[in-house]
Amino acid sequence: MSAIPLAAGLTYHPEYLDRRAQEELLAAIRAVIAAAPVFTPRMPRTAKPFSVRMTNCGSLGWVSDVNGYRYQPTHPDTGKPWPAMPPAVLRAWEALADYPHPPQACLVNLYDATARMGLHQDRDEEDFDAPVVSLSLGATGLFRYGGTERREKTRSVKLQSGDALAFGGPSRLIFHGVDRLLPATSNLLPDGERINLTLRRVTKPST
Ligand code: MD3
Ligand code: FE
Repeated sequence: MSAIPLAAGLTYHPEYLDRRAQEELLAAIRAVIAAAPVFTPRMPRTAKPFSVRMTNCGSLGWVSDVNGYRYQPTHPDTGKPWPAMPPAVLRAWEALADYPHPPQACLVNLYDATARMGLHQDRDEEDFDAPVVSLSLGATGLFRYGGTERREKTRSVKLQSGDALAFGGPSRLIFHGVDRLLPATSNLLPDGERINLTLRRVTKPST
């Protein structure tokens, strides 16, 4: 398994999951969705809906509504605790994070063929020492990343089904987003859809 450094603290793992491992992970995510239905997050203040739908597993989940972005222990619609992180998700963290504490949040992003995610930083966590690990399933996503200031130049990488990325150290606060999906790039999911998982620490470890 080759690991390609793209920037300081940013490592790309193409084909990290083979087809069988992608199918296993997808089955686990389908079970997460059965317990924690996907919801449509909304922008703070404006309440404009995201084009990406979401759910979570783990002890904390990321949500966004008119009141703001935050992590919370329960689903915004059902009020139930998020389902546990599946073993296949925990294994990816152990292999890729190089961090001595388990992940607390796994955000599941669901893209339909027209969904996108604008350039942003992930800074709703207390712990920026821990990396963020991303796993992609389904259609290829055109992922864009830059530097820690919005004005810095950006590069793109095509994230294919089974690819993983780890963002740590100097790359933990870079701007990033998904410009679009590439049609007819995977038969793992129906209708040209894509699923991205992001695994995160939220709170600072107590020890
Ligand atoms: C760089 N998701 O959920 S994954 C997000 O494909 C998010 O769904 C995108 O950005 C997606 O916040 C991109 C790659 C990624 C995830 C988290 C990061 C890159 C990151 C955190 C810090 C820096
Ligand atoms: Fe992000």
